[in-house]
Amino acid sequence: MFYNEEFETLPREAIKALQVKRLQQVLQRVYHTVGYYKKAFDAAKIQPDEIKSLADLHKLPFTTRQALRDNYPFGLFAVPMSSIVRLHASSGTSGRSTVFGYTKHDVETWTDLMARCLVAAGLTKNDIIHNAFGYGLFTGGLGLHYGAEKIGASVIPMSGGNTKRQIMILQDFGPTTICCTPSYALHLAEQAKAMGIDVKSLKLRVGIFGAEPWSKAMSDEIEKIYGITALDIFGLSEVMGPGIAMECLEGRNGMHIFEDHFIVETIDPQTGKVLPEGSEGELVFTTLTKEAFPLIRYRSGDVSRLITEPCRCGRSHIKMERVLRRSDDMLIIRGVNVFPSQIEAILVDIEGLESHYQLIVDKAGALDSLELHVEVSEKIFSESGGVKELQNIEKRIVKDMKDYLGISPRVKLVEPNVLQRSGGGVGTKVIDKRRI
Ligand code: DLL
Repeated sequence: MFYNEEFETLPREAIKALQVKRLQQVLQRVYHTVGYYKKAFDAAKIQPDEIKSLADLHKLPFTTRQALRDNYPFGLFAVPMSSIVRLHASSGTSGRSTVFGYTKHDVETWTDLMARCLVAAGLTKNDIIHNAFGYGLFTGGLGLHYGAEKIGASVIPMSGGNTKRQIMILQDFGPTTICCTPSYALHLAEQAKAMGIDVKSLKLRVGIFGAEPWSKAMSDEIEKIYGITALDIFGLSEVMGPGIAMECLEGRNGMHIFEDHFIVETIDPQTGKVLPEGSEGELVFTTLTKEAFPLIRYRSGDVSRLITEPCRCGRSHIKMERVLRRSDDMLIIRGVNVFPSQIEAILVDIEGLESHYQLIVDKAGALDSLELHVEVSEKIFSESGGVKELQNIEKRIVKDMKDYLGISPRVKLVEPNVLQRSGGGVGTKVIDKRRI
């Protein structure tokens, strides 16, 4: 089943021709409307009209998270604010978020791509979709929601949290589909079991899971526990949100990247060199149709591999394997993207702390758990009244982490020089014990 058969099954040559045409248009547009791109292209001594084929793409400079940060909040927008109808945001690398804007047309494009994803999962207007992706600045909730309405399905805008209520609604409303992070799906099943409910007895047929890394083994486990088909959906807010790539029901090996809207390249994260299709490397995306926030050669930080073999579903678009790992130090904790530098930015502002900390990420049941060990200054430890002071610092860290990052760690304050320092690299600051 297709949502837009013509574009989803375009012959490869036609896709490439369309990509070149759209690429040339978007390059002209960003060069003339976004100061950052004009500067970046001029510095690289490349002009938009010199890009004549896809093979020329590598001549253009990469866009990185740093560029997003330097142009915070709206500096990379290619349209005036009066044309923006929606803003989303996700965490940046330091204290500030990264902001994404959408024109009316962008929302329509995104909605169409999400509709493609849902149809690729075998859904129709007869389905009831329980959408437990978070609604709000995060793109998951609204992205899925618009796509679900577009295909005429009935959508339950559940959002995250309220697990017991979710279970009640899953029982009473009888949704055929669930959308959420894979770890939340396992958590829901655990909680349901504790309430004496077997999730196999629900009407669910399909699950659409993403927003965090998960393995084939985890997918098999979800399928077994729920008795459903578990499909992978990929996206990042910078490039659009969910709906950049989707696993189809027929193929079951990787996610189709919608190449009429995005060009994907694989690069060596160390050298930036473009790798042959099929090599493992960092995915780099160029948006072809976005109006408000076009991105040229955006380094996603996600390491995967492209699959070029034709898919039995009939879609001609290239596929990506499951995300294997990150090429940077970004962590995804309960679906929230977190950089160690953001934690540092919070700790630096709190008096009485040393700059050394250790973050221990683990699983508590199906969900991620987080422990933060921070060294406190000698003075606070030795002062009278220090205990009260320590309690205040602990409370402040917990509050600031919740307020700024949306995560709640257990905090342990330790004496100076207790935490391991070997080389001071990030590896010693973050211990990720999760096995996915
Ligand atoms: O997570 C968008 C999304 C929402 C995707 C709902 C799928 C479903 P961000 O918050 O910007 O956007 O986080 C993007 O999450 O760079 C990946 O590292 C990771 N990620 C997203 N989907 C997957 C997936 C949304 N299917 C970052 N598998 C990306 C593994 C994923 N990692």
